[in-house]
Amino acid sequence: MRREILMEAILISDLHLIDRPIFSRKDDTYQTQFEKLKFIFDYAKKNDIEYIFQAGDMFDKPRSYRLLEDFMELLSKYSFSVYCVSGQHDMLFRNIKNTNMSILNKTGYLKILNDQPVFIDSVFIYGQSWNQKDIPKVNDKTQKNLLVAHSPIALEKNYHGHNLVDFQKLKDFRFVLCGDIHKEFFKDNILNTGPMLRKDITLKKHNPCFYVLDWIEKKPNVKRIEIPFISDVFEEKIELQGFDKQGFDDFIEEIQMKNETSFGFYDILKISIENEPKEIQEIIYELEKE
Ligand SMILES: [Mn+2]
Repeated sequence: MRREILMEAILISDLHLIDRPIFSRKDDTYQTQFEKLKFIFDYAKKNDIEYIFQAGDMFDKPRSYRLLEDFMELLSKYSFSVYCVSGQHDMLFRNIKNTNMSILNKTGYLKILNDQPVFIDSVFIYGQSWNQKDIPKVNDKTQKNLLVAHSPIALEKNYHGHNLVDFQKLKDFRFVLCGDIHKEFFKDNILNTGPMLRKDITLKKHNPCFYVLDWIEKKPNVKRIEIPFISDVFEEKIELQGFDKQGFDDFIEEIQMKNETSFGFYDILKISIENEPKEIQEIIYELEKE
């Protein structure tokens, strides 16, 4: 008997498409990321997969003309639909207005999911972008509900002050694709593929991948597909210096998450580092601007 697939989609978490060289990597990273995208998109084409769901931080920085144009050109060669949410890296001041992602949305290259579900092939698909505080409320728990979220969903705390999302709160969803925490995991139908691009040495052991979701009758099934990658892409010298870039990024994200008040991001950053020596403060400001 032919099994009936209700919905088939490619699932991927943070892409972090980047428009600047990464000095700790030996490759032409700009080129490499497009090779990875082509691998994913060709897989979709070859297997007649109509949907790609992406869990935010599609871009490493909210604006970049070169990258935006090249990405649009690549997308225009394929016929699948891209559904996504926005991560903090896609936004300017907690908003997607005037960003790459907003332009892609307005030109129809992708659709941004929100708390009002999109109905595709008998599945209700909800989205939670990073600036959306609450987990979307499910209309009908008996339906096949899928959530795409850019939110700190993880098995364990990744840094001090990590505001872990309780898995119980996600129980109305039959499947959750999440991004934000740069770590692959798959537990209780909650999936994070980890980032497509390894931006720094802390991700040395991460093997970039995506998952394919087959929603057959009642059960969502997934299979993991590894994206070809260069195993020794990082410069050894930089590895020895041991700058904790992930720690720094987590620190910045932690401050951004606290930014729920009328204070601006820079006010909170200023208060947070005011006891550090002047030189350190300057380095932090420079790194954040980057
Ligand atoms: Mn990210």
